[in-house]
Amino acid sequence: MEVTVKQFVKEFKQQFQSMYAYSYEEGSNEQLYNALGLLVKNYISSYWKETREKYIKNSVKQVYYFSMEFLPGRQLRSNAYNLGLLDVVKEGLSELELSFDQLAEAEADPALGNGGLGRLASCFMDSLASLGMAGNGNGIRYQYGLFRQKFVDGYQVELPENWLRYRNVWETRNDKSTCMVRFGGNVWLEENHQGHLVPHYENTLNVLAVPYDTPMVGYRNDTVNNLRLWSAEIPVEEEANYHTIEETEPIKEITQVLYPDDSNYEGRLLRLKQEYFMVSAGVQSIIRHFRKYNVPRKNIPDKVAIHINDTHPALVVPELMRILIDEEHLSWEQAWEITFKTCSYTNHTILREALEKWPIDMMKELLPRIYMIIEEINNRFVENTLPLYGERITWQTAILQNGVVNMAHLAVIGSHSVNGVAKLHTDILMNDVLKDFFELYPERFNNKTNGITQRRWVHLANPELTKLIDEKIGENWKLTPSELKVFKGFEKDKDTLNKLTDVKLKNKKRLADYIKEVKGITVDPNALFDVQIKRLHAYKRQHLNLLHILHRYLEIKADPSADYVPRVFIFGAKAAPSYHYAKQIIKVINSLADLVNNDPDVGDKLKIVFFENYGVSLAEKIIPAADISEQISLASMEASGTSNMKLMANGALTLATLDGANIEIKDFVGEENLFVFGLSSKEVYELKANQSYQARELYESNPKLKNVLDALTSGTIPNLQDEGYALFDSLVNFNDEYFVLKDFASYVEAQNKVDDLYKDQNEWARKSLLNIASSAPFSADYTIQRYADDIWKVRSCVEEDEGVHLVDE
Ligand code: OAK
Repeated sequence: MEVTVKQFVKEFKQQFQSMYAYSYEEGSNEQLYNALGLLVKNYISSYWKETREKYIKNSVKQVYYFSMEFLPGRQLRSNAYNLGLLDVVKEGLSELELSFDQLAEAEADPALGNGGLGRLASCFMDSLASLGMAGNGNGIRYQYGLFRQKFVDGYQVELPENWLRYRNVWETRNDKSTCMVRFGGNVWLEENHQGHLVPHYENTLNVLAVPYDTPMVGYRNDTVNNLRLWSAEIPVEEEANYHTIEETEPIKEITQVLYPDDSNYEGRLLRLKQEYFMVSAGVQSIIRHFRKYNVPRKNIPDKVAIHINDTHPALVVPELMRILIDEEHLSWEQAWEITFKTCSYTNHTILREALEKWPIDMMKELLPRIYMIIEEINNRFVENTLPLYGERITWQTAILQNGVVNMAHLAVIGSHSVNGVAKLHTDILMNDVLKDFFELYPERFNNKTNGITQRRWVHLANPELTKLIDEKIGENWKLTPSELKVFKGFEKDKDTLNKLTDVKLKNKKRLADYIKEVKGITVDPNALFDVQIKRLHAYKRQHLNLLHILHRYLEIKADPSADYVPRVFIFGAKAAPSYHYAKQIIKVINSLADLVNNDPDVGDKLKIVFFENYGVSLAEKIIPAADISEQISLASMEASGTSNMKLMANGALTLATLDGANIEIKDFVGEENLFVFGLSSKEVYELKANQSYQARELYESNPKLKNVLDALTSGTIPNLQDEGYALFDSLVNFNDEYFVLKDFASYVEAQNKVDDLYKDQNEWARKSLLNIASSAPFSADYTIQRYADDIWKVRSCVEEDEGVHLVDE
């Protein structure tokens, strides 16, 4: 968009004055940020309106991405950038002697998700808009986001994340589009005078769903899509029925707080309420659109695609059936045809403990009409499947099993497409986790490897690298990511490699300053920065990283002249509050950090930095400064991973097991340009099947490993209670569920290779460049294009010469 610096300066001053009734010179950082944010939102608003009108006028097919989590990150910089206004804004502010970077820090980072799944949803929103596709997000406006993590004595402590304490300039409360969501009560069916069976309800809890809309700005293509987050309120006409604050609690609590569980299912009633609340409000508002524009209901699948992001929104299936049957008076068969063609589902984990199963009694009581419909879907499924496939498959795949509603089964049965998020993960779904369904419906299964938006994770997070790439290959790669491969041509160019090393060093200096500021630890920017940033989970094996660091420490102590490349081990990870073992790992890493960072024998050879409160904004600071990307999950367990993609795109070399998308990273960049170690997924499956694994044997037969494990319990690490013993026990006495000890030797060997390569800075830079140049296939733009072509059947609504265009991959 076209705005001159002069115009911006004038409008910014006016905006500030109209909001605060004094001059911007007297404003606090928060006030200045608010004024700037609202001004940028004003610039956005006309495109937002025009985009909506264009979709309606052309009656284009729209995608609705239903997700319980979104992690958009701060939006000021990215919105200004995508609008093409960032430079103007920066220049204008500096004329006013204000710093954009400083203002931008005042924005709250909405932590409305746990990790990978929520961040993926937000990368997808960015790509949908940037590709000019009609994509809407549908989720919950949690009043409190994921807890704020603090360390006290090295232990994780959780504090509430009140991200809405100050105003949120990006959202618009949309009172015109509220919906009513019903819970509980009694329901029965009666025939009306047209002969339709219609439900009657009594004693229901009625909750008003109020939408808050946030613009999702496309990259330089005038497209602005909508992210709609729902908030629960008491219906105005029922206010008089509530006499005390306590009586209003059951309603207000529905959207109060995000469940802090990543890949873990907790069958709590409030969570089921949240899921249905979001689903019902979202589906109602879609159908209202059809009523308003009088679209024949049979055309719904041609005009709408509803995507189910993991099973959390799987109630979309019975809710859409309910509305089509009870309110639109379609027959079961008509409604089913529409529902099934409209819905698609992505699975994001194979962890058994993450697969949602709701007790039937709970579902029946909270959602009586929805339960009736689920029961009918199940009965019809069983009726059709039994004669064709027999007892075993039918009962293995049924929705209702042993007193529970199996949500993955509901999602698969109610969707025309089921996908995993990396090739290996999809294979595991087809051959193991959902193998019976693969026999029933092979045509539904497909893979969609995850992706990331380069705009946030490279262009904005790493402006120096972006400038270097622009300088060498021009700017086309920003609109056509595949052009990035042209950068490969510079792998032998000394000037480019030196500049690349300089860029990394600058980023590391910046991070070193930040580490000093927030952690008080001095680190050498020339040391190798080794990064593991992701949720804390045993399968992700932060404790394998820990054992290696401890091993290094013991070696350095034994021989202080040992030839180790100086390293800074950087962690960022939150543990679910109830996940005791994960919290014990955090404590041990923090205590080891205290030991190592203060040992004069160690000096700069080894430093450990565990950042508090890892999230999108912190990731943006860490990733551009990383040399090594730790992707060390037990093969087969990590569905895809996405930090692996972000780190690679910023020139980190990957140290990886052959798990999730690491395999595809290896295939694109070439095995010689990353460090692979550990068991393959096939070997993991075999070891599990033949039950031959004896962790204690490894402990007893490998003296180095024994030394390390013994150090967990010998008092070497200060200030531990029983955490060292807990780790030791899980690894040695309880047979090491995630094969940490089995992979230890090959991990250490790979780490030594990392050191050797780092000594040759030129060769390191060359491999780093090849990683950057091979990262384009992991652009979420391509991922979204594949969802659009294969699953949603939607197309771009912008002219071919506008915005992002994906010529090839
Ligand atoms: C969270 C809650 C329940 C189920 C899955 C998750 C989740 O975040 N899974 C993660 O999704 C990412 C996006 O697809 C993947 O990259 C991660 O591998 C996966 O763990």
